[in-house]
Amino acid sequence: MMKTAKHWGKLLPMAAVFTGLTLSAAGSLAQDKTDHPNVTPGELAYKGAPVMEEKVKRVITPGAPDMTQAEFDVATKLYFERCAGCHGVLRKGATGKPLTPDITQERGTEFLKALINFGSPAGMPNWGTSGEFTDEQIDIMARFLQHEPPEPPEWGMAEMKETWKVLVPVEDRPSKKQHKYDIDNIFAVTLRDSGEVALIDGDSKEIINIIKTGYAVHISRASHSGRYVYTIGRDAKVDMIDLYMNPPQVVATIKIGLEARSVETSKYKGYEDQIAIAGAYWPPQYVLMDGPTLEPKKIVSTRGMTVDTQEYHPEPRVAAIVASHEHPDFIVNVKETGKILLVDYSNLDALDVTTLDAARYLHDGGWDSTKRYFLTAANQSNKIAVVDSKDRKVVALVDATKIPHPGRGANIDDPEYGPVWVTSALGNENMTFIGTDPKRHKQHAWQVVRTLKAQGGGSLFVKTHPKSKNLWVDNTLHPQASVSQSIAVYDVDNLDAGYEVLPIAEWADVGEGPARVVQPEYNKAGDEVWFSVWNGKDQTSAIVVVDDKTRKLKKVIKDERLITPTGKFNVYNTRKDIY
Ligand code: DHE
Repeated sequence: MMKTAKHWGKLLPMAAVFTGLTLSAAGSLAQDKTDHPNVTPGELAYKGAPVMEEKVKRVITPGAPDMTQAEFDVATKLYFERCAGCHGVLRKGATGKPLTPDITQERGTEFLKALINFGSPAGMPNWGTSGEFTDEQIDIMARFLQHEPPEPPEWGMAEMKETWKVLVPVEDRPSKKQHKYDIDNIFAVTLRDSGEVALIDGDSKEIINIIKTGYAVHISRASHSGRYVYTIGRDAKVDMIDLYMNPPQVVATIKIGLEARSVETSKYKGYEDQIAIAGAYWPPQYVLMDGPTLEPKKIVSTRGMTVDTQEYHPEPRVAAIVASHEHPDFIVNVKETGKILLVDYSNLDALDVTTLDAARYLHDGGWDSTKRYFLTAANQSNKIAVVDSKDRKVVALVDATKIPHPGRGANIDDPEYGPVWVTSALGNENMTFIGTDPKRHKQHAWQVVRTLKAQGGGSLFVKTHPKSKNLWVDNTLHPQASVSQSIAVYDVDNLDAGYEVLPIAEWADVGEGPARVVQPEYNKAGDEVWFSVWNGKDQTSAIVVVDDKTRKLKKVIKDERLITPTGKFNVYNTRKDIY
């Protein structure tokens, strides 16, 4: 029998590994390559890459072709940059096919080289013919894939404690706010490629300050009181910002893994601001923390069996997390197993986790208008799972069309069908309307009551506000610039009339670059909508504020510090779950 050698590979510096994900890359892909049959360049960039900055474990596998350490390092880096977003870090398969050595060795080097070079109609990009990978890189990758996947390290309590810092102890924090700003109308804006968050005053549109955070913060969530904003970086760093301080600043920080996307805080009566949770992509786990200090209390792995085939999955990533208003529960989406966890945080020493069967691959979602039902996309199953947070069960799995992607979704009062929740889609132009009122509109509850056509596919987010009659939908990843740079808006009272298109990027006048328009977000009063005009790192980006009533431009916020703005989170709407 051949010997299996294991040792640690080289450190993979974050900046180097991350290049595949930048918008300028997505922008240039959009310009250069339109020949891939099933995946738009925007979508491809969106799949992203892990930002592993730690050592990976190299395994030389019997039966696999030889590789030097240098080749192995190159391949590991390329794999994390370009492949892991679809195939998974451990190559067990997610939206892409599994690539474990039992499969890849059977296919052999020449087959794999051809696949990487030309791609496949099933969605595998043509990395070679598109000019993305050189012949040498393709050869290295084809050999690399026949070895066991190198495994990034685990991240347990010791590692968390080592990175946990309380920068301002609770007793040294102010007891009331120290500045003139209305905390509830502050926007936490992700500055994706600079590893920062901008706090912008919604009233004056002035940048209050820019805060160093984890890398490429994915979302910000306000605590129940609104005093704290929690951010989560792709590098799994949680930063907790105290909005009472002048200027607001980070008071506690912790790294909960190597890769993450979600963070949330307790909202149930009696537990307000007390417990925080963050979910990781790697290692596949979530951690419950003390709300005011981020002290890690309990780490729970999500490894386990998949909902459908009931096979073991070693890498089920934690996607969206929301805090229940009905029970002391966090609702946790586990992507690859397709299961939704109700994590009861009332007793951390005897943690009670209820596991609900949904569908693969769970991603994002949001509340219906009553905040009883959580609707969430299982995006490769093309379904919306509906969780009744009060009775703690799944009440429906609603069929949607290709790759529903709601963000948190949008709640409107449909003139014909009553309260509905709306999602747009990545994979086609459909806006799907689902009835959400089982009491007064029973016949429509959890049914698709209406499907409208948006400008096209590549949509990421929809948004409205209870005080508004507008329903906004972006097309951030659409390959056509005129679509990705504009926004469509429907009149809720006259949905059949179609949409109006507003040229948001043109209004921003940012000069050259992809200038993709992303994520509508309302202000506290619900009379303004904010859009990010997301350009490359070295290009000008902006935030465009539109008057909701007139749909006219109100303000362009441009500042050289606003580098790659993406998500924007208004404190009031985020803490109250208004959308
Ligand atoms: Fe997101 C939400 C994961 C790419 C901007 N994104 C989410 C959530 C998850 C997720 C799990 C829900 C968090 C929650 O509610 O707790 N996003 C992922 C990915 O895995 C993916 C596809 C690839 C990656 O490597 O990250 C990805 N996301 C992107 C982007 O490229 C976007 C457009 C720009 C960026 O900043 O990275 C992006 N994601 C967002 C935003 C939200 C989000 C703005 C929150 C929307 C909201 O209104 O709630």
